[in-house]
Amino acid sequence: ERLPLADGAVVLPAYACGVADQLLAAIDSVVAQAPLRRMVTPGGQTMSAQMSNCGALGWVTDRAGYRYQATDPVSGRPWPAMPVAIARLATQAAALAGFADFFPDACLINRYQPGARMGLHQDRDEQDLSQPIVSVSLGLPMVFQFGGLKRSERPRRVPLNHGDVVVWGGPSRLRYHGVLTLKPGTHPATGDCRYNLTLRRAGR
Ligand code: MD3
Ligand code: FE
Repeated sequence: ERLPLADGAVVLPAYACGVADQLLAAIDSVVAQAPLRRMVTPGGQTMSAQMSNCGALGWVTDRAGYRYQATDPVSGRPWPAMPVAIARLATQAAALAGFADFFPDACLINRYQPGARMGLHQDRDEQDLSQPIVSVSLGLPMVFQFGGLKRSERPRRVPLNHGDVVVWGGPSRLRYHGVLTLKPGTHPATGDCRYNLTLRRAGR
């Protein structure tokens, strides 16, 4: 099933359910090497979601700014390789949404516990904005905010559940988006949290 949200934005409901256990095992192996941590924004706020990365590049933020870098600032080592199960799912989902030959080099892992959220923002730290972004939701359900190209545009609320995959590209690539505060609950796959994998082509 393919649900168009807007031009260039497509929801693939439950698309990742069949491989969710593989994805969660892959996440466990990544975070064993590059532990989840709360990063600090350039403005000095500690983010409420915990983050880690895998792939050639990882997204980081600190007082110096937002950027992609090849090494984990905590360990100084390269980020763990991107597990094949994650990369393959992203390439396949992007193709279904009309974006052929999407080969992500960065996978940001976001872990939300109850009370965590992400405010409205744009993703614009990547070099080639013609490349889409693929996001995979695992575990507890949450409400995604899907805005316009201006922050002032009131966002739509889109509920996302375990296994849902969303592809954002074309005219939707620079839309403002965010995540409402996660409500407490328990999910058989993840327990008390939600994971989001955000797959991007960050470099060239
Ligand atoms: C819409 N993460 O890490 S993924 C992020 O659920 C981020 O963790 C959220 O936003 C999360 O930057 C949302 C969905 C997403 C990602 C990129 C987008 C939606 C997007 C880019 C443009 C429009
Ligand atoms: Fe984002």
